[in-house]
Amino acid sequence: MTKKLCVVGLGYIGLPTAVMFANHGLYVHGVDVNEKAVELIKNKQLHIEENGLQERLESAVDNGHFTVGTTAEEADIFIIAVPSPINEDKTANLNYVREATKSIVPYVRKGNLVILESTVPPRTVEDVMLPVLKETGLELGSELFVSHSPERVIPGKVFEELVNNDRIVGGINEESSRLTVELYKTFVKGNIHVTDATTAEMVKVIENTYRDVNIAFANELAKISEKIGVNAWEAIKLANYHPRVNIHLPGPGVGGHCIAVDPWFLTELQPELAKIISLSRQTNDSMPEYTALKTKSLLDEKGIQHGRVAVLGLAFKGNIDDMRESPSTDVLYHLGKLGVDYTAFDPHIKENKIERQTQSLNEAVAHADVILILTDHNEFKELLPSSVENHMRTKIIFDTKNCIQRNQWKAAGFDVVLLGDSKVSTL
Ligand code: SAJ
Repeated sequence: MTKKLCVVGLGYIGLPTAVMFANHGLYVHGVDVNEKAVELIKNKQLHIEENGLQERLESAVDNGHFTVGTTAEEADIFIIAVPSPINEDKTANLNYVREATKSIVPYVRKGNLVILESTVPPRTVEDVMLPVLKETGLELGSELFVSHSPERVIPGKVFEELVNNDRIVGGINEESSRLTVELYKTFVKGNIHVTDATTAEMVKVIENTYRDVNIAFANELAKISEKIGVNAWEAIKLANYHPRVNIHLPGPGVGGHCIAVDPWFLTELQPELAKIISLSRQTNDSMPEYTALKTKSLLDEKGIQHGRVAVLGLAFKGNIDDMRESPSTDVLYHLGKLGVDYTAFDPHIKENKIERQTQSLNEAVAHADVILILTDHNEFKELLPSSVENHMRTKIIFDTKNCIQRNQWKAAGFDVVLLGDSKVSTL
């Protein structure tokens, strides 16, 4: 009997997941509170960008396996893939998860399975979802099955990673895990590792927390290197030749809605114990101001009054168009606070989302004293000095991603400054 799936939350994770199952024989009903998104999807149009999503959406709708609406429907299996952001005070905001769980209660029947895919603090299934699902009157673990299976795909490679990544499945009991493994075997070729729900929640959070702590270590090395006559990038590269060393890279800060978010779930749970985790978040969040101060000091060193900075890169990482939680926004804030004049440019952000942003590189570098590289887009890796030098007033380039061809810029008469390199340390 063909299974029916109800996917609640049609964003970066939910929509690709829904169409993937629909194109693998299941009947899928997608639900989202965003009526505009629902209308677009009904008409086989997209409200998010992802390689390969358009054609997969079209085939899912055309083969009659995918419907969408703003309310849930009865199904065999429910997947919840809604946002789990943090509040201003860095506490977890689980309202979306709670409301999505409540929204399916009227449609849940005996024998159903509910899977949470959202990245959440450990114990969310136990302490937030189960109390709501008890309202179905069904016996949890025998009449209603519940599990967590976190998504770890990377934007831009979602469909490839949905199939090939290993998956973690954590049920509230063994039968819940078994039923969940059975579902994902529909298309997952990676290994499926089974554990309990709380451990599965913990696994996803520590994957991202590991990266955040590692990046904070790299950022700390960058600051130390500037003081002791070392190029941190060179030192890290050489250290990583050790078979058991994998130090990440420095940068102007950590962006995105994952690495910069998930560690806070642990510091909230156990603030007294999550010391390295908390300090790492503070270190990474100190990098935008550090970058702005260093930029200002480059101007001061040259005695440049009322200097102008061409800020290149607004996306939170290279070659994507996502500005969510981007460190660049914080760098601009601190430059403004320091009274530094700037113009921002990012070829991947195709509409002006902030003031003093331009769609023209020439306009950004016009009369500029410093080019500040914040994101390692390919366009900046390939940027030639000749394309900008005649527009600039002073020839300084400050690269926070170690992505430009340094010798080319030096040969063109630029002062080349690299975050984490003492050669021209100024702080
Ligand atoms: N960054 C550094 N130095 C580094 C690596 C990254 O400063 O060495 C910065 C980036 O510039 C960016 C931020 O960190 O601003 C995050 O970039 P990322 O590529 O590490 O993370 P995401 O958010 O794009 O994706 C991560 C991935 N998780 C892991 O690598 C463990 C992805 O697999 C997850 O699916 C995603 O989080 C998620 O959804 O949780």
